[in-house]
Amino acid sequence: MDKDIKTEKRVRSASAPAEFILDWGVTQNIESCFDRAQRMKPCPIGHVGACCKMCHMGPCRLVGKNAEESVKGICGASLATVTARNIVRFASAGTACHGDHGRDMVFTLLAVANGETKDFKIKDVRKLYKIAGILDIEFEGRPVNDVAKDVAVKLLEDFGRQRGEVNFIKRAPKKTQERWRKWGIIPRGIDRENSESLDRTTMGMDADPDSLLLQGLRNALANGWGGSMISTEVTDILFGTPMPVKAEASLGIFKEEEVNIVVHGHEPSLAEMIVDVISEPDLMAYAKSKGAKGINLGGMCCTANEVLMRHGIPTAGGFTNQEPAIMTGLIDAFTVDVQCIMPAIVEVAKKFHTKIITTSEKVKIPGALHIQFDEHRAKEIAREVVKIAIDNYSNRTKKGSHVTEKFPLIGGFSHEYIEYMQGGRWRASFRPLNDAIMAGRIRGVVGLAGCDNPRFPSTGIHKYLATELIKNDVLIVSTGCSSAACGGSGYLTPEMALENAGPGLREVCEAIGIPPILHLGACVDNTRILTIASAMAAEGGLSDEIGGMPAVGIAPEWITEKAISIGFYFAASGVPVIFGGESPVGASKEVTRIMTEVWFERFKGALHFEPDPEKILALALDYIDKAREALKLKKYEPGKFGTEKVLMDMAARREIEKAAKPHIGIY
Ligand code: NFS
Repeated sequence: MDKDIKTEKRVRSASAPAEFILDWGVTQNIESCFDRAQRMKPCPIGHVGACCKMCHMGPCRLVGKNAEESVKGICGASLATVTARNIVRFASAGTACHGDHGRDMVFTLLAVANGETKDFKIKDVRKLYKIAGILDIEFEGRPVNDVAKDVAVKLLEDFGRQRGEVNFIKRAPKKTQERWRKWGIIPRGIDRENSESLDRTTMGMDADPDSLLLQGLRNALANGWGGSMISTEVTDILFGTPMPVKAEASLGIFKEEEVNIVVHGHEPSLAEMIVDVISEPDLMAYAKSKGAKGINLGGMCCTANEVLMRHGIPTAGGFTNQEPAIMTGLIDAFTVDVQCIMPAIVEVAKKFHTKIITTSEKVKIPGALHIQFDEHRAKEIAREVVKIAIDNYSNRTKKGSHVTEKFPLIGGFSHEYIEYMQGGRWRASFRPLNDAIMAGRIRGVVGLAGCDNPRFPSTGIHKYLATELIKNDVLIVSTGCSSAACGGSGYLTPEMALENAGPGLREVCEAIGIPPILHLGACVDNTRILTIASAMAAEGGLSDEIGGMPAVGIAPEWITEKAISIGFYFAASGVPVIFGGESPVGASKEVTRIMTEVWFERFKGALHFEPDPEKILALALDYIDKAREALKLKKYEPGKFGTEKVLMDMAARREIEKAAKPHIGIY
């Protein structure tokens, strides 16, 4: 460990429990990503997109005076070409991650439909029928498994299709689709777009930055309206569509007297099985026989979001909490599946008794125990993992740094529930939300998303933006590690609205009984924002396409290629997006211009990079206000609302429900 790390006091995390533990880690010489971030400064050339390493004549560094005009790579590639190629590869890799995740979920659905796995079943038949309907698959009067098989097979076609269009493209508003058709960016197949992006960005291929970036958008749409959307819908079918649920967030969720297991990663299949088996009497008795009072499950990153949304399993936090979680010394098994797994956790775990268990053939880490997940014997594997954790409980010897502070939260806001909460079973719609925006009660909507980053006081920018936006009557929908950041700060509660929201937003939240920040799920569940925006466009009164809505996406602490893919698909879908930190395309004014001005002209979306949190806020509010103006909506003035339909409160909704006999589910 560097000397300066031990002596220098600096804020690593904006989360008090994480900071407390990290401070303790420093005294014990336990290194974390925060220390490595301090030591490893980003390469100033690659950081802004000016390094081309697509062939072995280079890497070429396109730097110097007037680099944009006068410096070329050995092949003659301009700075704009190189920068565009680099960012397109980011978007493509991100699409590959979410695509593979979606594919695995579909394979599980197919295994269930074929009767090959007894441990999974279709929990939400209604959602299956909804998706079957969208895919033009007949479902009435047919056995559920037959419908599920047809749905799985049709969704699998989205990955390997060579010509045509990804299935869910048709869910977008007509006008949004027309823009995509005009600019030739409708994705054909998920794998095809990934393959073409790799092809087009190699040395000697596409050199036109605009053309490259259009392919980047097409590739990213294959994520938003393809891989990620498939993942969200199939996960709902298999494990249930989320509804509001109480949970807790913080590194303080671990229990000293119980066996603690963490599920970390993104694909929830194994985690769901662990949720199922931890309450089995045999395993409980086994834990007690080893001196533990029970078995405690906690989540991390997006696997946490998946099991929190459906079961209220507490979250230990987002990306930067994985090392401090182990430093508590309380974790007996730390199980990981795919994505956002720092290999560093193995090193931290060596200082404690914690067992790191990798479970996907796609993610193996030297020094970790590997137990291959197999959906055909899912529960058996889940039991094996839990047993390892129980056996390891008595090995807890070295004390870590404990915290006990935790925050309650409400999560579980799916598209279906948001629709339901605005009118109950009989009048479910997006009308009240549209009306509240039209009247200026709600100024606009922000999707607050993405990672937490060790290069800033981690989670701090999420917290700043969350409080400022709701103060400005902006309703927030959050996903991914942003939800963990908000949850771990106590922001995902209805009380947050009472105490901190502007007067209009507060009134809406009070009437419906919701927090001002709605936890929509994992990062793949950003697609819930796409379908919600499409439903709002169809509802009328605002924009008739996704573009032009008073809505903005923000990923203030983004890290991953997945985040870039998400930023690209939101921009293409018509949402202006603002990312924090230095721009990865900052080297090229031309690429920056295309991604902001040109994309806005064509799609009403954009992707900005802005390191200053105050400027992120100002830019977001400016986009929202300009969209309101263009839609000729009432000018937003705090505390002054126009007239609109009265929002239904809980009592009114119950009255309606009492009067009629329900014959359908709740959404
Ligand atoms: Ni999203 Fe989820 Fe978190 Fe970032 Fe990683 S966990 S998919 S990529 S770090 S938000």
